[in-house]
Amino acid sequence: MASEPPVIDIHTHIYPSSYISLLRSRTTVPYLLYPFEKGASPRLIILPSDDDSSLPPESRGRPIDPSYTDIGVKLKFMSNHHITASVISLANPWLDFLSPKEGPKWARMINDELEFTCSRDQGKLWAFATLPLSASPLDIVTEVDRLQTLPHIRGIILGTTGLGNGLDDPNLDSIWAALEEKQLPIFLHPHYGLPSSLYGPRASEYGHVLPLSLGFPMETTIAFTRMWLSGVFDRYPKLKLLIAHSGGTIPFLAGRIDSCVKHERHFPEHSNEYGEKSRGPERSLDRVLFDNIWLDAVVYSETGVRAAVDKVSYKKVLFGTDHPFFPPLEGGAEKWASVETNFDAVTGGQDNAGSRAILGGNAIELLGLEIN
Ligand code: 5CU
Repeated sequence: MASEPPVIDIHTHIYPSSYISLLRSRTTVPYLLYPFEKGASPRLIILPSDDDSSLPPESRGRPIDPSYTDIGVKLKFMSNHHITASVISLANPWLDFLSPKEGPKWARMINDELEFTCSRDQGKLWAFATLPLSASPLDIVTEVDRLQTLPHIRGIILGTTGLGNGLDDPNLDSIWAALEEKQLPIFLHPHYGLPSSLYGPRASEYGHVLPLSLGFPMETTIAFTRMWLSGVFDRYPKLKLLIAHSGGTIPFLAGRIDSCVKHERHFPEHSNEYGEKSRGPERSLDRVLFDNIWLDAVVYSETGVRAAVDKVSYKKVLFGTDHPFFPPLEGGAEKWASVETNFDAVTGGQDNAGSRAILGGNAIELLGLEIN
């Protein structure tokens, strides 16, 4: 019997034990809240909207159970969903909130823990490392260099705020240069969403729906667009950027972004790579999407996967689950509807070759995974 093609999950998070001890020691966001009720799970308070003291503790944030922290639970989840290998990453908000002095120490500890975890399940687990973004660029580059000694680390996860001023900050240049030189893919992931005033006074009635479904994708779209507009991909043309949630809204809005640039007098006219008159960055948005951008397939619809494929090609879209987020609300179900929706969105809208590539082949190629 022919063996099943590999399924690789590149969007799957964990809070390693070192990070949990850090959250436990804190009382401001991000932190763990312990409700008074006996036996109740601690609550994970990571989004600014989670810290609403007008709500009772058991309604704030979300309950955190072993699926967030225990690699054994993730391995069981993988087996239930026929996932061959996973590329795990620290979940948000990473180390963004630490002092410049504390960041490097925690980054080393967490990256070492990720490496150790992956090394115990050879061929099944790989990881995106985390960077101490509150530290100096020199300290950050030092950690990027050190990652070469951790064989299961195949890229880094990055939030949208960079050193505090966003991803168009020129102070990030030495970090882009180091990541480009090492050919370490960057997994760009949102956390901060949009200003909560946009969600209105009734936002808490809707739980996490507005920040997660709309805030996250817009945050990602803006972060990438700022990188492109500021010429990051002109200066670092070999940078590899894997963008979460199928690029937020990038596939849908790319035409509008491009058209706004072409009609913006602020940008001087120049000849682009095709010898045509253009404005804005040297390398066009389409060229950057085609050369530098990979998108995950965590978009929960065939339409979304097709848009991603249309913009970056089927060879650069990668399956993910977002585990442990979006579990079934009734405990105990072995199969998660969120995962099956993403799986069906790939297989339902792509031919056989496209599905195989998206489900596993593209991750193996981009991240150089050696699968058992
Ligand atoms: O949708 C997601 O990716 C997430 C995530 O990563 N973290 C989170 O807090 N909620 C949803």
